[in-house]
Amino acid sequence: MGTKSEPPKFSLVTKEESDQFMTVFSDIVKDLSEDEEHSDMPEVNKRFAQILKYNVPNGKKTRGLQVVAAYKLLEKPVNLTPANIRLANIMGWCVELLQSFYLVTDDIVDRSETRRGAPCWYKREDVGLNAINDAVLLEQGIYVLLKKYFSNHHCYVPTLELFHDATLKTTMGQILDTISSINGKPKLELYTMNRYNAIVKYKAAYYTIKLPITSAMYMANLYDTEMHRQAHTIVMEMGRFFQIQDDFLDCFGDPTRIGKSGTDIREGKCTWLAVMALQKANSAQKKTMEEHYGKPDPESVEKIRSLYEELNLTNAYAMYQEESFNMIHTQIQQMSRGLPPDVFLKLMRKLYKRDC
Ligand code: DMA
Ligand code: MG
Ligand code: MG
Ligand code: MG
Repeated sequence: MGTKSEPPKFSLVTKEESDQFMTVFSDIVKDLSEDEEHSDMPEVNKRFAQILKYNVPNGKKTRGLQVVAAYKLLEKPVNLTPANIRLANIMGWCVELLQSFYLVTDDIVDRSETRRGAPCWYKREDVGLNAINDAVLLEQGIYVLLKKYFSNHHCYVPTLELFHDATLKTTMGQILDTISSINGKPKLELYTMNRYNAIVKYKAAYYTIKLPITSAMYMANLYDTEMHRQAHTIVMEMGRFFQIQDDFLDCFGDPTRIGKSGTDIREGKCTWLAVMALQKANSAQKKTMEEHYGKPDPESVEKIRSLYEELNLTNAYAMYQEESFNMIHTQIQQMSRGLPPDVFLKLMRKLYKRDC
């Protein structure tokens, strides 16, 4: 039963395609945890399977499914064979593996409690800080799969470079995200829109939007520099759009929908909400930010949430979302190098007004 406020539902792929994606995941777990080369470590293999099943397949899978959806739009129909579509599914899981690697480590540094409706991996009694090593294993799974399935494909080397570049950029972005605070105390004078833009460009846009689309382009034999330049402008803007939504939902989303309980306020993060609040605040409101932002007690968190409401940030967010959607839409229409607009438009429709 829908209510008026329910966001429009839009799927990147059909139910069958989504089922196929999950079937391929089972094969990937076998590939990684039943590798002959490591058959002398049965306990490690068992744990690898457990790490994969807990951390990889239970999210929305937007990034992974975007690889499949984009590949199908980009590839010549004659090449859209079951074998190639399966390869696109595997590439999609490689992107999801990178995502899971970042989520496992991100939850440690952000001191989060829950992820995808379950305790964060590091929060489990049988895991703790072993999660760091487990995250490295998730990351390395990417390269096992790329070697196994793509080493004879024209896209192998460009794709390796693409994954390495996205990883470098994201890791640097994660550093920029965390050094905004010193010993847990946020340095609010650093919280400008410029800094925010740099954080989200690096920590989110590359691996969330650029990686799925570019890997699909490479698979479809699209290497034209100008085409990639045009795509770059759009994916960076889409990445910012995505992360602003993530920041908004951290504070105002329904935890049962987003599967995580927000930590941005108590961790004193440089979020879109914090930057906007500082821009709009009068001196008393700035003082509230100074006193309560980045403090763990629930009263402080509530004070900040109320301040955001007082400053009409929910409204500002709705306006930003609308304007940014329209701007990105226009940019997509203006591409001239033959990239099908639907590669971007479908993802924009999926993201627009998302509540999880
Ligand atoms: C997202 O940052 C970036 C990465 C690399 C995970 P975040 O901490 O806002 O993500 P989330 O809200 O999912 O914890
Ligand atoms: Mg986080
Ligand atoms: Mg984080
Ligand atoms: Mg977040």
